[in-house]
Amino acid sequence: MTLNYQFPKNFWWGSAASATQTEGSNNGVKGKDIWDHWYATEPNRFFENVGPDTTSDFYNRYQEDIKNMKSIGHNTFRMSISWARLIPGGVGKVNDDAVIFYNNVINELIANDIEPFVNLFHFDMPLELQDQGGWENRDVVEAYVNYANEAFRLFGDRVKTWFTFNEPIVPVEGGYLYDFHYPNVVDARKAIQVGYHTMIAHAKAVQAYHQTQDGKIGIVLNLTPSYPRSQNPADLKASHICDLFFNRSFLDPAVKGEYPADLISLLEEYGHLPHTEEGDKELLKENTVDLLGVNYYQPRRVQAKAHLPNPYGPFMPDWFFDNYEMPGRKMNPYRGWEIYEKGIYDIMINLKENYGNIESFISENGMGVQNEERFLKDGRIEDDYRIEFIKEHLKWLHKSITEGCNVKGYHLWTFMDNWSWSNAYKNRYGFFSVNLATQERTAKKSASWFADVSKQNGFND
Ligand code: BGP
Repeated sequence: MTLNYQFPKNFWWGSAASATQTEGSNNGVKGKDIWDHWYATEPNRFFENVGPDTTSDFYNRYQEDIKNMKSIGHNTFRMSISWARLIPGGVGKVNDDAVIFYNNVINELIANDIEPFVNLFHFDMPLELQDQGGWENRDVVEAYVNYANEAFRLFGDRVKTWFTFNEPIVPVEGGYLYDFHYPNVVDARKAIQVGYHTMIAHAKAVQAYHQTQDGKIGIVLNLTPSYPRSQNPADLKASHICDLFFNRSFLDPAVKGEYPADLISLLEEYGHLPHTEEGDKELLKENTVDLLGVNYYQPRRVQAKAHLPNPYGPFMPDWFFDNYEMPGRKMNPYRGWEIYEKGIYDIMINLKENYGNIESFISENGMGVQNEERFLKDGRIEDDYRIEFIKEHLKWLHKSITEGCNVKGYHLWTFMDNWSWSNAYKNRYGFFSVNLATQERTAKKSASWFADVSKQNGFND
């Protein structure tokens, strides 16, 4: 029997999570990272004052969680390694306790026929390195490459799919432009340098991996297609610049090995090119990714600025465009983000047409819901809205595959409700809900729906 939406053989069905959001910072031996520090110094910046020490306790309950993953048909799962756990302080001796923990998790996944995808950096800079300037400081690049090499050496015999960074633009936006991550700096010059050093670190890790290992290595980018308000030249230009800053500043160097010429000339025009070193260009060019993870939540809608650019105030990407609230756009009423399912198709077509049809997969997509307990019925969360959300996105993903896009899988954000940076437990995304008092996990309705989809490798509609 063929289904209406039948996915290719060996399609990756799974979900993603990160170390800081699930392990529990007080569990086991772990150095401090910026989240521990920020929470200790400014707890009121976190939703309901809840910090990274209150998590779903994956550190102690990974066996049960992996069993649950298997029960809903996962064949792949993306986790991250905490740098500050593997190498407390960021440089120096590897922590044996962490090696045991990550070995156990990786082995448990494999024993359950779930292929581990491992990401190295998910917003969690070790505090000692942030104190030395974090990604502002080029020396941190070497520390990161050392960490990456240790991870490859320790786990590379079993882990064959690696990622260098998750959403590298987020620490740039949050930490250096819009004040929603530590170190809460607002300075575009520093932001650009931080983004640049991140990509140098990325390329060096790719290089090191290819020199020593035999699997694949990529990067996970949050791509937010930029749609202009109208086809008039000013709106088109605004949308193009927004795309340069928020998508192509990472996508182009990662996949094509070079920054877009338009971005370079714009930064040059405004005197904001980053400091570079000899050999950087070649490094980027020679070390492009094997595959790309795409996180897609929402699009950007953009219009021209009334006065362009604003000559007062310091340089910011926002000089060049305004956000546009398109009338009638579909919204997630429980989180506040726009839902535009076709965006997933537009991203994949763009990768096919302009990025050599690079192997890719949806590494995060999901629907955050506030106060999700309101949908509790007979002990289970009836999240039909999430089923609808996933299904509509999968339809567009399927269409892109039928048109030749090189898409290998779909991962939901996230496996079970988890702590999320300064939003803490505000928005719930999981297939499983978690009672934080008892740590009891309960499958939501979407979990059983997804189990059917992954077991049949598709669905009817
Ligand atoms: C992505 C991150 C995840 C997660 C998710 C949901 O950008 O990669 O780590 O945080 O967003 O975010 P939120 O809880 O803020 O809705």
